[in-house]
Amino acid sequence: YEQQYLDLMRRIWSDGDEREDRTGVGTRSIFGATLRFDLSANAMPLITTKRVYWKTATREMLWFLTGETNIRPLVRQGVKIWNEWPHARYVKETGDNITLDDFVECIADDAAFAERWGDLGPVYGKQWVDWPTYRKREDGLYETGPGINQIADLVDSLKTNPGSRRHIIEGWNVAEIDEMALPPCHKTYQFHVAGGRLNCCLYQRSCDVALGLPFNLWSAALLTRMLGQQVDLDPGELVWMGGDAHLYLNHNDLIEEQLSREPQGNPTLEIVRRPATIFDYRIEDFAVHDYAPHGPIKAPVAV
Ligand code: THF
Repeated sequence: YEQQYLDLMRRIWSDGDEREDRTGVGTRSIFGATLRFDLSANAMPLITTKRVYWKTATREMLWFLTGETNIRPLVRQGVKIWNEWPHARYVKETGDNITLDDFVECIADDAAFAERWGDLGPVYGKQWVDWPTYRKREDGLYETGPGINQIADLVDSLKTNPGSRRHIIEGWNVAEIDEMALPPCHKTYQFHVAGGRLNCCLYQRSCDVALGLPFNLWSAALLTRMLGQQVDLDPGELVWMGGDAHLYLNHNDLIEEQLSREPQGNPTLEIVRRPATIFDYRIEDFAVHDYAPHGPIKAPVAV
């Protein structure tokens, strides 16, 4: 299964269109790509040609499900993957040239500082469990309504109407894109029930194939497994579709090294407990077996 990932990487590196991107780092990019992974027998699309920190990705998923958009809870668990964006905003808006490490320490130690500077705006968590609504009043003005919990509604629709073609989680709230630190990359998840199995299709508009995609694949499969457990469906297939799939030019060393390695083993995920609802999972509930990856490969994230 992992060959698909490596093939995508190889294809982008050799055929991708080289261009300047939003971050100024430069990428090679192709448009439109599909990967498919069989999740049956608890198999996971966990990349083995470098070590992937699946617990970090899992903590991020659990954080999304709380509806939280402030990085503080992540920081306090040692998860660093969202730190660059609030730091960049802080430096830009205050002119204070504090280092990333010092900034993160302030977020961890000072609740008021975190409140002011740690928020990413209405990103994934907010849209997933509290998508804002509004309605028009008699006088023509609009008032806000109760938020929509897409995740709770999805669990409900999987249970009560499995054959539905509307099992969707959407992150792309057009009206709020401007307020987000970063518009959602993994923007749409659709689920599908067939033969007692739960399938997932993730559409990702923009994909950092070297750093982000191993996380995104793990997370989509994880969410599928959690949902499947909640609604008594076995894991089916994960279909990943990418729009702009790119490699950053400064990931050159990572790419060369990773493409020289052979995949090893077939990791699986065991969920050791059955939590009462989709919102009650904890990091201790997840155990990965048969994961003996090659060593980690460090690379900078483009902000
Ligand atoms: N922006 C860019 N340029 N790339 C991304 O992958 C990305 N994301 C999220 C939002 N914007 C993005 C953030 N997710 C890492 C992993 C995921 C991220 C951001 C960074 C990362 O640095 N991973 C390293 C270290 C992991 C660790 O320290 O725990 C790795 O080696 O995997 C993709 O959705």
